[in-house]
Amino acid sequence: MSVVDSAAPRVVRGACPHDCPDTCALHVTVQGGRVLRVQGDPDHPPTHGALCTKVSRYAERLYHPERVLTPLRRVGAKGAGSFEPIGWDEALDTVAARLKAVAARDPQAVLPYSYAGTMGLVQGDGMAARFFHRLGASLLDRTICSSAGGEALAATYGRPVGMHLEWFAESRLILIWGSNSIASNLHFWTFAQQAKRAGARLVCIDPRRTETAEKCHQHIALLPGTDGALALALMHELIAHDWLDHDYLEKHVEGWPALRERALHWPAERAAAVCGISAEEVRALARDYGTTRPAAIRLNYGMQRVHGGGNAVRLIALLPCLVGAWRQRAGGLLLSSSGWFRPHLRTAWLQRSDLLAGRTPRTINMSTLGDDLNREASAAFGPKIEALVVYNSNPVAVAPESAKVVRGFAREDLFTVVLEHFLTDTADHADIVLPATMQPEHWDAHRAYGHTYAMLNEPAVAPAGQARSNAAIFRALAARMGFTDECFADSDEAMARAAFDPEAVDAQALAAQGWAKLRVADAPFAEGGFPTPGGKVIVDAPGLGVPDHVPNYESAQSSPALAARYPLAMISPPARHFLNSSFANVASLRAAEREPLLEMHAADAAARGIASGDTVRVFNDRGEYVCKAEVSARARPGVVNGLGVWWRKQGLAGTNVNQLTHQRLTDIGRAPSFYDCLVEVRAL
Ligand SMILES: Nc1nc2c(c(=O)[nH]1)N[C@H]1C(S)=C(S)[C@@H](COP(=O)(O)OP(=O)(O)OC[C@H]3O[C@@H](n4cnc5c(=O)[nH]c(N)nc54)[C@H](O)[C@@H]3O)O[C@H]1N2
Ligand SMILES: Nc1nc2c(c(=O)[nH]1)N[C@H]1C(S)=C(S)[C@@H](COP(=O)(O)OP(=O)(O)OC[C@H]3O[C@@H](n4cnc5c(=O)[nH]c(N)nc54)[C@H](O)[C@@H]3O)O[C@H]1N2
Ligand SMILES: [Mo]
Repeated sequence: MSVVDSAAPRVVRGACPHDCPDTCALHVTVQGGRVLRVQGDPDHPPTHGALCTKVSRYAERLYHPERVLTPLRRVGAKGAGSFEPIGWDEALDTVAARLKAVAARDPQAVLPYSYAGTMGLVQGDGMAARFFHRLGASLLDRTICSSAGGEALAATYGRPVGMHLEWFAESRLILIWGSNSIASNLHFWTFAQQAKRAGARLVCIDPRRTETAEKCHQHIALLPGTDGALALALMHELIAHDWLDHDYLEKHVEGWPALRERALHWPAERAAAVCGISAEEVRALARDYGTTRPAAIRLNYGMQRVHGGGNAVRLIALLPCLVGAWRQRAGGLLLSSSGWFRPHLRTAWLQRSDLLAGRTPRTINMSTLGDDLNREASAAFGPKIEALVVYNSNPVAVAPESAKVVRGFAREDLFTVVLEHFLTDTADHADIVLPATMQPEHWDAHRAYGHTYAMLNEPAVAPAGQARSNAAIFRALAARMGFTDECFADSDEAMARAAFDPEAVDAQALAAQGWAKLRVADAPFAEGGFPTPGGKVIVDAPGLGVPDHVPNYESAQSSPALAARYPLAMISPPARHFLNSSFANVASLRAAEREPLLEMHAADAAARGIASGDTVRVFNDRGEYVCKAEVSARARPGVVNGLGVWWRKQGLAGTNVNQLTHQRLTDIGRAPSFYDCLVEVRAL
């Protein structure tokens, strides 16, 4: 990598690497080898020159005094966070020697664990995937975020595809469903506001009265995990009033009669009782949706983190097909646009699964890490996990049922390597920490899941301290392991520049301006043509049947005995100034979030003698979390909101919300059901 250092400020084009639907185009201003500012590209339509608070302060994260700048070796107990600096040679030799020893017994005893700390195609699962495929390590099922919704969309539309972000500006009705857009999808919110100014009606469907819900015309505060029931009742009303596009249903939907039959069992009153809302709210929403064009749904992943999340997404994804909303470019639904990229990514080349050379390693679900780290070898499980290599993730903070995760990470016989920027809860448990570069210091290429532009990120400055890119680290480890395959010589830049299929993505535009729009029709499903085998939307999906409402694992209705002991439903959605657990250590952003809080409705707080500012114990059979209570109109009765994800070590008793969540998986996609969780709260 060559980074020109000059006296005059210059602007380098980048892409925001974080796990967010917006994937912004960045202008990084550099002078004298330092990043002065990070701004949004005014010409990139989704970014339109604006950045969120977090990323506009990127220099604060880049030049953070606690950044890890050298390789480290643990000198204290696991979890204590005591380390001493060591050189790269010693660090890489130590890691290679341990991985070789474990792999000599069984390479599947090595588990790579990663998620979307960076969404980059190179620093994510590019060189790392090549390394672990060549080694024959366990495969990781990446389920922690979106697989319930993603697989549900694929079962319905063929792939996770949806509307273009930009056309929401022309919608007349927007349902913002399970999304706090102002916090976590800010650039969508700009288009929604344009629509609002032009007279569109905005309805927010969310148990929490978020900053987004406050700014919509209507807020429907349903109970967590009841979205499928609401969708079925909306269908019931659409059928009863004949607000259906019969032509669209006939031509482009396979299996409508079976869905119609199911929906007829869901009158508004039944759904209202399940959802904890009024039947009139259901009817009014159906009337709006059945009679307004164009009508768009911005669905987000918040609503699929419950037992029935997959079925609920399938049902909601069918709504635009009932009313023919797809006929217009400002109608339809957007949960993810990632499926538009999939055929145009050179995944086989980037990740080289052919290096498995006929081996079929077992797959470990990242969402059950707590259980799996504590499992002994068995015929069903395979070898015990002996070595763990974590990059782009902070599982000790973000994975469900933390007590078990921590117990696993504390195992003395486990060898743990963590590639990180900071000493997170996870890095504290490492045997070896390796310092990784940040986005302004390395090459990468990015797809998006909330818009349809391919992106390129150029390094703006040299790596801080001794930091190396993830790809460079895995390249060096490959050499130490004796992997001589040519693909381990590919540079970060070469991989970034060749990540997309040049037929589909304009490589010149990408190189010149840092982004290029995919060629996707404005109204892609106006005439059907879904990416399913028959081109039609699928109701009765193979192996899944006709979608239905699936109740929560934990709720007053589905588990009354448990609810008698733990009567409050807890959701733990993202905090606006953090990104999952990233940024929780950036002083100005942490100040904006104040401290770990639990929002409670006044009635629930009064019943427990709790006032705002009281220290409370939030608990269930899995553990306890101590934080401050905030009596707040953001919480509905019966539901408490524990905004996440704070680092455990920032918590009053060294835990966070995931001490309370469980490892039971969603109906589709093997994902965690973080927001399907009963608790009780007591003042301390
Ligand atoms: N600032 C910020 N931005 C982020 C993130 C962050 O942590 N902070 N996280 C990023 C990530 S990883 C992702 S996956 C994306 C999307 O992440 P999402 O989790 O979709 O993010 P939000 O839209 O903030 O939150 C979802 C909303 O769903 C609501 N909700 C919870 N349970 C239910 C339910 O059962 N039904 C309904 N209808 N609503 C429910 C919550 O109250 C919340 O307001 O956002 C990304 N953007
Ligand atoms: N209770 C509860 N738990 C949740 C959620 C929730 O809503 N509630 N949300 C869930 C969701 S949607 C998600 S996506 C997961 C997110 O889980 P993770 O993907 O683990 O996300 P982060 O917590 O942001 O941790 C990412 C880490 O990667 C590091 N990182 C960033 N870039 C790089 C890089 O280039 N190289 C290396 N080596 N490291 C890098 C960052 O410093 C950070 O510590 O959490 C889930 N957990
Ligand atoms: Mo996520």
